[in-house]
Amino acid sequence: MFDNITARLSEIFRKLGRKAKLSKKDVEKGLKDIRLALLEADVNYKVVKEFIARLEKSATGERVLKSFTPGETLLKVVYEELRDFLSTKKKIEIKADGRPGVVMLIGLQGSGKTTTAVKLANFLRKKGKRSLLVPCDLKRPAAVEQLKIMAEQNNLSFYEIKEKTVVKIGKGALESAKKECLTPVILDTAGRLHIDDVMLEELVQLKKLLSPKEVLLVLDSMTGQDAVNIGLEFQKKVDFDGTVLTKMDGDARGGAALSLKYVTGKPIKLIGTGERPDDLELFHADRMASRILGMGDISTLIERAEEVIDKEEAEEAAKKFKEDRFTLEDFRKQIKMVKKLGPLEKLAGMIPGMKSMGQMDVDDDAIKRIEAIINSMTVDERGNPKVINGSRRKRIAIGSGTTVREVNRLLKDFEMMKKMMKQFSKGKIGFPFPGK
Ligand SMILES: Nc1nc2c(ncn2[C@@H]2O[C@H](COP(=O)(O)OP(=O)(O)O)[C@@H](O)[C@H]2O)c(=O)[nH]1
Ligand SMILES: [Mg+2]
Repeated sequence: MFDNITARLSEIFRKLGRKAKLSKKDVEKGLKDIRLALLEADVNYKVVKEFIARLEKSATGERVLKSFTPGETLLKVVYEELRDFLSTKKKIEIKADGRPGVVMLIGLQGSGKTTTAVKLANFLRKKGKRSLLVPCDLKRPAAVEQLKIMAEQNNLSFYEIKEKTVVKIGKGALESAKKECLTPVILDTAGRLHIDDVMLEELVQLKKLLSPKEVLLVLDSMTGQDAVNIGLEFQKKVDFDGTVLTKMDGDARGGAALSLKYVTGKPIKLIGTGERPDDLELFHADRMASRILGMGDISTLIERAEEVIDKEEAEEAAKKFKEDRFTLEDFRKQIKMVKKLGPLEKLAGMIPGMKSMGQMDVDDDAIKRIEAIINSMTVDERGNPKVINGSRRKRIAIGSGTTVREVNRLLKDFEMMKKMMKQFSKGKIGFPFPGK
């Protein structure tokens, strides 16, 4: 997410950060660089103009120029402007209550409506809501089947359609949801490759009849400025409450995310960050601004961790570190937990400073090899790695399809990590992230 623009901006701030004092000229040069970085990220030029104009006002004032740490202060100013630029100031929420509440997803074909419908139902389930997924795409029979299969895979309620028109399906689904006390009803509507009047008319009718609490326009972030134009086109005919930006995990340059709220005036409410049914996040302008600037997103990381990590086990592990009882078996358990968080590459952007450090040398493949090595050890060896001598190392390497060098490295790293964690748990070293 935002790889290029984040790298560019980090570089700009790194250069400015080296100076003890910033002149007005330095700041102006910095703003010029930021402007270029935004344009290259495919942000609409009008949006860039407006954003830079706002920055000029706040960045060339005394707060930055007279600061003792001007680079940091400037970064803070840019962060605040970016955050305000991305947000509508209202709290972002998905209205899912009612008898039943109705959430309607609209958008072009391939934008990610069906996937988002399932993700949203999953997302709401974590908040105690039981959704009903309703296929409203009669043009493509495969579309109904796709939603049905995904609903089944995720154990979600699905509305079996008997009706022949979309409007009747809507009515029927509402009745059914009422009976079964499900809310919200999530409507996965039909999309076309291009916006056309027939599609828009169908959406308008459906909206009129079901008065959804939430109409969300789903847009593919990979289409950059096009996503923004599509947003404007839809807005002319069907009023929506917010947007969902999908495929943010791809190599989108970020333009859509940065322009969308400004151009449509509607909040981005959700972002899709992968193909898995859990890859959906509520949009937080502050966190997004932080990610774009390479400052990381610790809040999201912690929330994710809390969802998948067993608190008791984590506490137990911390205790073991302290008492020097942490074994390779414990390590293996931890790896399993961390893997549930998602691909490491995705987590990297949430860790402050990680993006600007360039390539991380821990990737998912490396993790798999580490697991294989530990799996090839006996229980004794995991509990007490000191017994792993040369011949055992050879056996483990063969068993795990790795090399003795890799086994050596893992054992060495493990000892190092144990030492480091012991220091942390004794409070000798501060929080491992810069700026905290
Ligand atoms: N990587 C990634 N792929 C996504 C995301 N959302 C949707 N997709 C993919 O985009 C394609 C189209 O999605 P679909 O939900 O069928 O679009 P629809 O035609 O609007 O219903 C599918 O291959 C999805 O797996 C996302 O957030 N990240
Ligand atoms: Mg679909």
